[in-house]
Amino acid sequence: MKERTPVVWYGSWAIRILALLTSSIGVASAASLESIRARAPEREVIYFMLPDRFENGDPTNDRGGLKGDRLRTGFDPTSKGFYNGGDLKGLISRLDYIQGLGATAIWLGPIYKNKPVQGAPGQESAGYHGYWITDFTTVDPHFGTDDELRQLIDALRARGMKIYLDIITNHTADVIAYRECPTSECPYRARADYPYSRRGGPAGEPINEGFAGDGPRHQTTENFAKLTRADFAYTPFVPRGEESVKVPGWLNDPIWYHNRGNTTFSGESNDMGDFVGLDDLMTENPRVVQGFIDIFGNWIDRYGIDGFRIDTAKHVNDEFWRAFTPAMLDRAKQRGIPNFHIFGEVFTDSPTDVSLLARYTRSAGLPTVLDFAFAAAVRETIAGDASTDMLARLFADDVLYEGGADTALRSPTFISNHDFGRFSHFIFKKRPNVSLEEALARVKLAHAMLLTLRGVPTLYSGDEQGFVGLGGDQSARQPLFASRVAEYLAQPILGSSTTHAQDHFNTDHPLYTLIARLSTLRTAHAALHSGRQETRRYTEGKPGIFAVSRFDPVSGGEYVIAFNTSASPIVTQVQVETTSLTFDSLEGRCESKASAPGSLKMSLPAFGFAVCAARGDR
Ligand SMILES: [Ca+2]
Ligand SMILES: [Ca+2]
Ligand SMILES: [Ca+2]
Repeated sequence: MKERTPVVWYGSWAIRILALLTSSIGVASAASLESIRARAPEREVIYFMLPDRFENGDPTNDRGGLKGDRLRTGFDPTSKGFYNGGDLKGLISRLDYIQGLGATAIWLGPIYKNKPVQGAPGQESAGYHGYWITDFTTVDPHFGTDDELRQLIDALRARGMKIYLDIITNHTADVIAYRECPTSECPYRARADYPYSRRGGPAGEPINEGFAGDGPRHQTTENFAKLTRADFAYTPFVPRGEESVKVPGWLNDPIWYHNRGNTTFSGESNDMGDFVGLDDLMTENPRVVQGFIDIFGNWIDRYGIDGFRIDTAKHVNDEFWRAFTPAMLDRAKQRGIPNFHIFGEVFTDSPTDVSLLARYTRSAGLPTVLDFAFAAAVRETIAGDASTDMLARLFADDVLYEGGADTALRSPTFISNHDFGRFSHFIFKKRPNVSLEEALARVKLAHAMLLTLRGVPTLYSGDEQGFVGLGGDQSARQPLFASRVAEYLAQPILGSSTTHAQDHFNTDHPLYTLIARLSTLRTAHAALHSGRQETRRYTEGKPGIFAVSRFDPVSGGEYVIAFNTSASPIVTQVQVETTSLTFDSLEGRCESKASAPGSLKMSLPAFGFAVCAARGDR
């Protein structure tokens, strides 16, 4: 196990001297906390994990303090859809491993108390992923205690690392049911067909007199005071025994929910439908907005965390975000956190649909969103055969974001995630006959793009150990500790002859060492985390070269970064600044001199990449 010297966060001599002069450890760590918080979001490398699937440090909490079989406790280490045993104590014990990867921040999957098990009989699964919250104010006992979260944060601070919490305001667990469909799915009932003013359709009994609807112009306390009946579309009720399961207590009343049945993921149901039964909150109501400002503001106050990843941001109305986001940034500022980071989940699998992502930075005012278009473009160009002009188009569209390229610089990029699957899985899906060696080369190239191009690299736990998986969701959530899930045990692992029967905290794995090297390079060079990026060369019609220059934000020094997405070597010229005449190789092979002012020869092996820094200007 390697221990890396935390040069970056102790980089200021002033802080180091202050630490030496101060006999009290408390004051010294306060100084370094300030230096952690002074870092802009684009300087981080994020490591994302679901706590249930990382490390099991305490077998006594595996059942979350509950008794009975897996349908009561949610625990079944042989099933990919149940709690497998990971927890905060395990995470604390593996921080060397995460920091050794060069990560400077963790995005912790949701840690709030969940409904342990839900789903129709025979289709049950557990809240191991954390997205089925009942109590928004406390840590789920399967993961540990509030005190252990505090210990985790203290341990991260001691290493100079940040923590981002995963939050949800779109829905709670599935508790509310509808009388009309007790055993079946409840289809979406639109506002036109089931207006708020009548019970069960236009011909029904008049209700909610004077309520003007949920539109942006009507989102006032006075108007929503007239919404007193929740049975306009369905007849919602809370099943016996669950009347007070939600915390804070106001969440138990169906009046705060949309109650219109399941979303079809289009039209108005995108915002107002239940996600497969998950109780969809009426986020248009100012009471609900204030409720969530209080809930998540309290997590900032209590723990002084560094940011939020917002789940299902795409399914909440713009006005909610326009109130919630500034309130969270203000709360953080008051708590002494000037660089609080907020990134929303707006799902798309299209590499060219930057307009959708950008819309949420404009109409909803989200500071940044997860860069799903980047993930799709890297998938199409490296797992698939798309030409690299797709990447040029992606970055050209950065101007669409509110704040333009600066917003793109702070937006988390990724190539794998827990919902749609791991990058390596897409290689095998698109290339069923690919060799393991070529698959590994392609995964390395994708990580090289992730760690050197604009945006905040977000690593998905297990990628660094060569995990593959059979698809998205449960099939992409293999634990790093030894698994007993048959599907996982049958899977190949890239770059290793091991199986999921053993744990995977191998700091010598070829992907771990590559990521560690590139993360360290990125953190050490301002151009690679904070520098403007300019596309220099791409290939049309087939795989080939993609090259950019990035520039040191202070000196203007140029860094040329080039990738070869093709299976053949490439020798080509790349345009550079006319003042960039001599180069150092930081990664891969670089010519030491420009061929002529304004042109650098690049030689890249199949699936190769290089980072070349112009000398003198740096
Ligand atoms: Ca455990
Ligand atoms: Ca919603
Ligand atoms: Ca429900």
